[in-house]
Amino acid sequence: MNTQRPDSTRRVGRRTFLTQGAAWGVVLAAGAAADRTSHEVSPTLAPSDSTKVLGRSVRPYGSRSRFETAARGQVPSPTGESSASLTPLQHLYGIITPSELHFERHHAGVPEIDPARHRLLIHGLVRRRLVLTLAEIQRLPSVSRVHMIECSGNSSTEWARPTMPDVEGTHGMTSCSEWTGVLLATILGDLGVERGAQWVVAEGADGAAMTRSLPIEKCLDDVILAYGQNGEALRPEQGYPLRLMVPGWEGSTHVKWLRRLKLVAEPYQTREETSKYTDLMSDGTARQFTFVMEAKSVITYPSAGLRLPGQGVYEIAGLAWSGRGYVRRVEVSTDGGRTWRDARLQEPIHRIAHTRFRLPWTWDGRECTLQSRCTDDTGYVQPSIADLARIRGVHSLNHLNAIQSWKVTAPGVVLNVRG
Ligand SMILES: Nc1nc2c(c(=O)[nH]1)N[C@H]1C(S)=C(S)[C@@H](COP(=O)(O)O)O[C@H]1N2
Ligand SMILES: [Mo]
Repeated sequence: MNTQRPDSTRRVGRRTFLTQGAAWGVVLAAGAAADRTSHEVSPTLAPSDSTKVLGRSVRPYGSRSRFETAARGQVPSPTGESSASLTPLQHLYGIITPSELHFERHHAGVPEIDPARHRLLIHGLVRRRLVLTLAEIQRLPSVSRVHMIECSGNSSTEWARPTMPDVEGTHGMTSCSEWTGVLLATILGDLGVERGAQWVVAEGADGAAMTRSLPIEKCLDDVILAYGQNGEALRPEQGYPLRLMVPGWEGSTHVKWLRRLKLVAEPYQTREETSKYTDLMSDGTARQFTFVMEAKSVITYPSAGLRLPGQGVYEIAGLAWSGRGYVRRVEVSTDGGRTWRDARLQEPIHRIAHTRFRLPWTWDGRECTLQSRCTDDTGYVQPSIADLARIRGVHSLNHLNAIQSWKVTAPGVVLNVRG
């Protein structure tokens, strides 16, 4: 066990190593981790002895084992066209979200776009307007970077009271991929940005023609015109053949199926930046252009909806991220916030990306409340829901980044509770 999981024993003394080794041995003997797996398939589907049967041959495009059934949860919607689905964070390992399980948010469904006919128009306050084909974009110097995307509506059901039965429901609108594409700065630098160009209006080629205005400074910094996701072309759901990746900013700014960028003097005040994606405060005013997704974390195991098979040793694991930079620290409490311990962060830690944290834990079988708290490299500490609500009220909908509490009950059932 220890040799398979070097990261859980690294940098600890020999004594701790031996103690932990012995403790984990109990888990192995009991075979008690069965509850974590996502499948319930009859063993009769597979040969009882795989060494006695010739295995199947190669296939040109892979797929997962038929015993694996983790799937995106659907968010109920009155019209199928304005739809969303959730990443099942409770079933994922590491930091990369498989492309098949990346959460989705579409305002007018997933359009089908022929990459050979797709064009990107860049115009407005630039010295030279430009129409680019995908092939032309792919000839330019490129970058590959690991970044998360979080919808600003992630956790929005949890403002007034805990509602969702699992972590997919409370936090499933965040996903993390390796994105490949061209820095927008590379293209804009070449075209020549005219004085007075303060904003860039980005427009998608879907039925919603989703449109957002972005400050020029961000576009000249780290925004990527992405055509690759986890080593292959973007998935249609993620904006094939071209999307904006706007590191750390709310999901709605990452315009998918991107067809137009216009450099302008003022933001366009589109529907998505006036009626939608604003934050209603308790005095009745609304905050606008709240782009950054602040530091946030959540324990994915154990989390609500799962059941611990009995007292003993477990590894608490979860994800942390910050739209402002690197995750520096994640603390875990197993006593409802009275005491905190530092979790181990999985390396390498990427900027503006899911960061996996882990902490060994012995459950004594009694009721307790688990929480995680993230600090980013600006020094910002993830707030409690009470502290957040004091400033924001509880009618904001968007941008809830508070500490999540999971209650482990004596029978081992885990519940979504208020800490
Ligand atoms: N063209 C277009 N871009 C879009 C959207 C859309 O409906 N149309 N949805 C936005 C929203 S609200 C979010 S949260 C992200 C979701 O990206 P994903 O579906 O790849 O997870 O895409 C954004 N980009
Ligand atoms: Mo979103």
